[in-house]
Amino acid sequence: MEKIYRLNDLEKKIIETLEKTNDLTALEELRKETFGKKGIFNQALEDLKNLAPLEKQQFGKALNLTKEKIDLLIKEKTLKLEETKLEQTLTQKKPDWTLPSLPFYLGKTHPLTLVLDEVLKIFSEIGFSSVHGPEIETDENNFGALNIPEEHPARDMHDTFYIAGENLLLRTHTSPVQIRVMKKQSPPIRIVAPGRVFRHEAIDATHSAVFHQVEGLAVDENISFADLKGTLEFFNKKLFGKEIKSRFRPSYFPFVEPGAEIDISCTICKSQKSNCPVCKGTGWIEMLGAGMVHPNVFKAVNIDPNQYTGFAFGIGIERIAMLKYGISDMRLFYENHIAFLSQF
Ligand code: FA5
Repeated sequence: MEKIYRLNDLEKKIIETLEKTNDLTALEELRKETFGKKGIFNQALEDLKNLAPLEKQQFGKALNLTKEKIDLLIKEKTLKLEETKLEQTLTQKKPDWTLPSLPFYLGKTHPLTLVLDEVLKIFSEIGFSSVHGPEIETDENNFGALNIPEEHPARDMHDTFYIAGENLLLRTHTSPVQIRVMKKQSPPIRIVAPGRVFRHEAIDATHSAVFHQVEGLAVDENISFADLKGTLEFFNKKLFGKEIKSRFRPSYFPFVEPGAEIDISCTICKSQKSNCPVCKGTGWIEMLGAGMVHPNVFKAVNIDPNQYTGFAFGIGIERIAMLKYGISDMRLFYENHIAFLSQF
């Protein structure tokens, strides 16, 4: 108890000195005297060794509390003295307003966002509103309702992560948004649905395992393949310029009939070069998949295929950005190199 009594005296003394200390050098001296190797608290610790166990416990506890308290008081005082010093410096030394400022870098919009915004703007001009769907989808929306039943070979090309036991997966395309919209809304429908999609892919210059698509869907009475062609030709010319030609090739997607893949004339070599690395000398570049909504898809969402027809399309945003900006490797979009990103 004697020791604790002395500890109280010690604390009082240190606090008194601290109150009188008004410059940072003296404060540092006090900190050394108190907490330094040969400081007051280390000496008190030496005393601790010679005490009986019960006394040791009580004194040790009290010593720690005092140490914490003094440490906090010294830190507070240091802050206060530093603030006072800064204030004095600022009032004595006037800042030189004529000095040049530090360099100031403005961030930029990512090229994929630039292209996405442009795509949505073009479709909004012809009455397509923009909707969003979740990245974690049900097996039914991603496959079943899109006429891709279990065991259908088309699932092989869309392998993805499944959430065990829940029938949920990371969506492999934006087409499930078609199902969500048609379940909620009756025709006429005219939407575009941008978003991220996921596939088990070997990554290379033109393939990524996570990429972006924009889905399009129009459903009404008397919608024909000519409407699909007109819409996509309008889109291609708006995005790439009036001289761009579009080509429709027959293709297969289980959720459309007939289905097509749409190519545009090569923006890089203008269809002129046999050794063009982008179109590989063919003069054409694949842009998107599209087709007329399959009657089975209408049945899955309770829309009468005898009354309504519709078209749908799915655009790969990375591929468009590559064509638009003449970029030969998709991986550049994800590597976050400032030198690359600052060009847009
Ligand atoms: C689909 O995903 C269909 N859902 C598109 C569709 C919608 C067809 C509606 C008919 C009606 P596909 O797997 O071909 O189709 O992908 C569409 C586009 O996404 C491709 O043209 C391409 O631009 C892009 N794409 C596909 N795979 C990748 C990948 N691994 N990395 C980057 N872009 C890709």
